[in-house]
Amino acid sequence: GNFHPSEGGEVLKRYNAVENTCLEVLMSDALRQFVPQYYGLASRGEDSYMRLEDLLSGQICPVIMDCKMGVRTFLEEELMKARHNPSLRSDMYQKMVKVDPSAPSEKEHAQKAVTKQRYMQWRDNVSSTSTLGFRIEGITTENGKVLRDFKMTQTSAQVAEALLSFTNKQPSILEAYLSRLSALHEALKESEFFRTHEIIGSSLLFIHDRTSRANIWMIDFGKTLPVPSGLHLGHDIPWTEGNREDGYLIGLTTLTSMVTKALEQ
Ligand code: 4IP
Ligand code: MN
Repeated sequence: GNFHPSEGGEVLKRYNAVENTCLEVLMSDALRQFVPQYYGLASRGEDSYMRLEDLLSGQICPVIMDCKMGVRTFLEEELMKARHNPSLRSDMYQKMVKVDPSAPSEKEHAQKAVTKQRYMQWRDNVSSTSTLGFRIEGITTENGKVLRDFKMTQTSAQVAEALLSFTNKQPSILEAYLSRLSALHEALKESEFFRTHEIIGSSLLFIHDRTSRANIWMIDFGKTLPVPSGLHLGHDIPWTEGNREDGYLIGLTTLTSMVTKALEQ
């Protein structure tokens, strides 16, 4: 996998140049308090790892939700690749059929494969990514069970229901999340990193435990790329090919209003 066992409040995540560069920049950005501490590199055998703060350290039976942010989860360069040098993925065809046997076209069924672009776009469209600007990827319940069956969780009613069960409707937890979301919103306004990066495939990790402690972290920067200098992203406008917009703030705004609504129930 992507992680190597570690101790002392750290996790080791497999080295990725794009993510590593982001983490270095983030350590001196306005977003620093929303990102796990980055302690530099380590090697184990042949492999390089990034040393990161263990966000679960000290938590008692933590409950965790991973929300992948943005209105798309693929890079624009995947689109180019799909056009000029389409490589067929049978593993992605299999994943697609497992969720919805009727999703592939006749041609795709015949070749038992789809392009990565096709798969990623389909995932975005059948989940809440395209419409709400984020999707739930997984929830770990307090007994450690990992729920991953959210691929077709698409409508705001479905997402809201998952949010309610994740928080068990506990007002103190919902309030803590709400204040962390609004602090994140403020920090994003100040962040040079946010102005200058297209954030694709990154998640907000929600973690709470028995105590009413609840926190939200930005994680996964393997597809977060600097935009050409002079181009400043709004993060709140629709994506059209070439504008590099990720819709990060569309998702954050939806999430915030859903947590607000959950609190009013
Ligand atoms: C996965 O699909 C995720 O989209 C991964 O994105 C992506 O990795 C995988 O592409 C793709 O198979 P499921 O979540 O439906 O399984 P992320 O890393 O953001 O989770 P990339 O490489 O795009 O980062 P492949 O090409 O790694 O299989
Ligand atoms: Mn992720």
